[in-house]
Amino acid sequence: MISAPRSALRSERNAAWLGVALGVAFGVCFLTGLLSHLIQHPPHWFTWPSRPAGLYRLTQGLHVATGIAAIPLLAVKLWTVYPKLWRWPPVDDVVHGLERLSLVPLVAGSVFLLVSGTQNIFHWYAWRFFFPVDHYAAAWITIGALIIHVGAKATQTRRALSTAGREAADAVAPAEGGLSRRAVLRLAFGGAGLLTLVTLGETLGPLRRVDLLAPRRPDIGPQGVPVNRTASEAGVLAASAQAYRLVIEGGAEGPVALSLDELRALGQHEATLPISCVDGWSAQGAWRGVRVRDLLASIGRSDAGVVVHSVEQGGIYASSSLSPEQARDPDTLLALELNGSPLALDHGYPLRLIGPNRPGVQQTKWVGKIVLQ
Ligand code: HEM
Ligand SMILES: Nc1nc2c(c(=O)[nH]1)N[C@H]1C(S)=C(S)[C@@H](COP(=O)(O)O)O[C@H]1N2
Ligand SMILES: [Mo]
Repeated sequence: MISAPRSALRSERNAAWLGVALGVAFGVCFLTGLLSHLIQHPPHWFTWPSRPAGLYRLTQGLHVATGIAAIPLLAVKLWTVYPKLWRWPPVDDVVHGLERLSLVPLVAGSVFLLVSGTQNIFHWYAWRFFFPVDHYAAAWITIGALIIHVGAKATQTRRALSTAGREAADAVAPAEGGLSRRAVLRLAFGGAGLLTLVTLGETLGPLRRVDLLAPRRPDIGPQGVPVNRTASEAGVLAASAQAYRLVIEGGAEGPVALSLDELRALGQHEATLPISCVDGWSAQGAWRGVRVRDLLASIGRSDAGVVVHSVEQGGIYASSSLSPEQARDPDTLLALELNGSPLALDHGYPLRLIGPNRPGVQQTKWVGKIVLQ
């Protein structure tokens, strides 16, 4: 069925272009989100390498940036196609009915993903659900519905994007004094570009001065690095440097407790590494401390994996794991210093984990114990 050309504002060709852009954006979000999930909850067949050092920074930065750019695209797309919701008769046949039914999870899921994702990066937990679990479930539902939708609209999209489709679309004159079809499209893509410009600076250094809407600026915070959760938010009190001990369990000769001076005596190494938060911001720091591999070698367990425990009690940040490969990376450190001075309490004083290519949640602060596997 060839439908009559619609109004210039609600053009089929615009719907097609916006659909293609949203398909790409949601595809990128799905793959990068899935990767982030695998890194944080690795099944037995999955290991995440410690190199390249900035890969997670790139994939998660892309996830959040693409998701934000999708907001105006989805808004204009829904506005463009919404009169079609009221078509009569509502369905032509059973297959068409099922395809229309799949619009419910598609629209609801898309809106939920963009809204919940945006709320999460602003730490605005307005609803009583655990964000990653519901965002993850919604991603599968939405992508499933999206695949059905793309399949159902493939022919129509191809036609609308062809030369003949462009000629048909341009034959529809805009209402007098109204926006043209191209102006609507420019508004959608211009909005996406503008939103990207004023948020991408949270991870892309050169844009930091125009980082007007993102929750973090990568150069603002103690020691020039932002803080995700402060010590007081985590319920952690300042440790006394004299009394502090790092407990190491799982060594051949039973548990060991090392003072800060004993840790320093193992040799200090400096590495320039980013904190790459799952929220999409990232910030580079010059970290100085003990190589985890030197610590392992000192107790004869060079081949071990490690679980790093914070003194923080409970919650999702209390511990993180290093595979043997990650633990052996020469830049995986238990850091004592950041940018030339001892760690600020909010950055994990007196000792924190920092390693290449790790999600921020796994850069455990206020480390009190490590357990060798
Ligand atoms: C404005 C848009 C979006 C923002 C700001 C956003 C933000 C986020 C954030 C911050 C996380 C990390 C959660 C965590 O580990 O704590 C995440 C995870 C994820 N996102 Fe999004 N997201 C958006 C849109 C989307 C879309 C459109 C999809 C899929 C089509 C998607 C799929 C996923 C998946 C699969 C995960 C992994 C969840 C897990 O670790 O269990 N996101 N997202
Ligand atoms: N113990 C503990 N470690 C933690 C956190 C925390 O809340 N508690 N936050 C994590 C998160 S989500 C990030 S992004 C980084 C941020 O480190 P920063 O606050 O020093 O920038 O620390 C990680 N390590
Ligand atoms: Mo984070």
